[in-house]
Amino acid sequence: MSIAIPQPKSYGPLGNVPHINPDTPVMSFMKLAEEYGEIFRMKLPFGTLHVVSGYELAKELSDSSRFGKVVDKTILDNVRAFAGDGLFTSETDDMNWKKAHNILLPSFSRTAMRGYFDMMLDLATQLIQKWSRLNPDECVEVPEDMTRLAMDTIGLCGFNYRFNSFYREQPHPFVTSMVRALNEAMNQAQRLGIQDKLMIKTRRQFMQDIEVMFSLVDKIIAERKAHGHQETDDLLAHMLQGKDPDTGEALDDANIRFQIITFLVAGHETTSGLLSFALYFLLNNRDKLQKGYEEVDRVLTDPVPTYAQVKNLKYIRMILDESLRLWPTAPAFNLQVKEDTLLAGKYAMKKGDRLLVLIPQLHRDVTAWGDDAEEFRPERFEDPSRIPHDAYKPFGIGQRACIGQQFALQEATLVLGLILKHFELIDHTHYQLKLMESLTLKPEGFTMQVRVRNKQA
Ligand code: MNH
Repeated sequence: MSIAIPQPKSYGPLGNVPHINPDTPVMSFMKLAEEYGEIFRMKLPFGTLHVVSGYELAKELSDSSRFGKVVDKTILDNVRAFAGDGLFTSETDDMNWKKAHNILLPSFSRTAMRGYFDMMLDLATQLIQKWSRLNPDECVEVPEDMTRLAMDTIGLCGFNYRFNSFYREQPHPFVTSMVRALNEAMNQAQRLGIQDKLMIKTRRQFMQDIEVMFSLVDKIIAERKAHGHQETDDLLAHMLQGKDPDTGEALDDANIRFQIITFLVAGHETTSGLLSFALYFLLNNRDKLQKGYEEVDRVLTDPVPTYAQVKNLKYIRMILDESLRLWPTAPAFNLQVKEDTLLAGKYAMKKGDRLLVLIPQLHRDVTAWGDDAEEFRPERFEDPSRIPHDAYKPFGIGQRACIGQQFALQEATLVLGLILKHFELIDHTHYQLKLMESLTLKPEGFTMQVRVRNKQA
């Protein structure tokens, strides 16, 4: 026996479009989920979407015989204009997905992270130095500086390229083009086909931005090929040298270009948003901030932190886990039903049906997290056996889960640890959270002040 999946009121040919605020779709979906529950249907221009946010349902979604990633036809399809068949925007049955996955997986293993540590530290140090030199009346633009940090980190670790964002008032031209192209990819999704064709200037700008990205990346690849790569051991080296163990094939240049852009896109906004939310939560939970200070003072005892010390920042790591629970910065992913099936034994789904997993709502399900689900409490992550793993999916699921998870968490732990080691944080505006939604989530307009801490050590 199956039960009907609820659907909000439909508005004729517009279907459920009027329920979605185009500036804050995630918030719109979360509000609807409050009202309609663990699963509901939305009739949208490209078809029907089932929005899932319940623990009981999420438990089944990792079953890859029944569900698999699909590149969504709204935004990601447009991102393909510059991310092509890179890992993030290729279908699982696309040959290049498996090939690149096989070649790149070792570069993202836990052991590979040790190799990126010194480069991550280089950029983290630039951030600490910048903040140390502020005058007392000046403030930090948190998401902006975190974006500088994350972008430069993936540039250096990935391709031995320095965007030098901390030395620029305006973003690097590549970053400007990337951000504008990402916005355009989102806006296109909200325009009708004919409207879209009429926007000639926007179209031209989009093509120009893609050219800017391609030309920098192509230059990096060409230079590396010309000068050899014996001494550099980064993602690019692995892409140029690696062979897929299944097929013996290497990645072609066009695909490497798309992978580089993919890593820059996928790797920077998400990580910078995570660090920004973590600082926001700490400002609003002084007792947790205090515990963070105690840990960094106990663990980071050398002038320069070591890899092993950062591994030992357990509470800092829990702060990040809990930040990703309440505001997972990549807030949704799309799945497709592979065969007719009954979800959780009660909802009939047909082959080809589309699901959107609404992560922030799943992460607030009280059946998994308890009645204090809305509270910021890193201690939830203390005992791994008590984490409801099926209700915690900030990095997606299955073989299409985030390949950069360890990378992001090592970087974020290092940076947050160093920030607490060096600074007292001051909420000079009594900042009220305002969510900024693009492909990812960020706290909009979040600034704070910092004071160098007086430490005994
Ligand atoms: Mn990441 C896929 C979240 C950091 C590179 N990432 C995903 C997915 C989520 C995600 C969710 C699955 C998307 C989907 O199913 O459509 N990623 C994050 C978060 C952070 C993050 C929350 C930081 C915090 N990601 C990073 C970093 C990199 C990276 C850093 C690169 C260095 N992510 C990827 C790539 C994919 C991905 C590449 C696509 C993997 C695949 O499908 O093979």
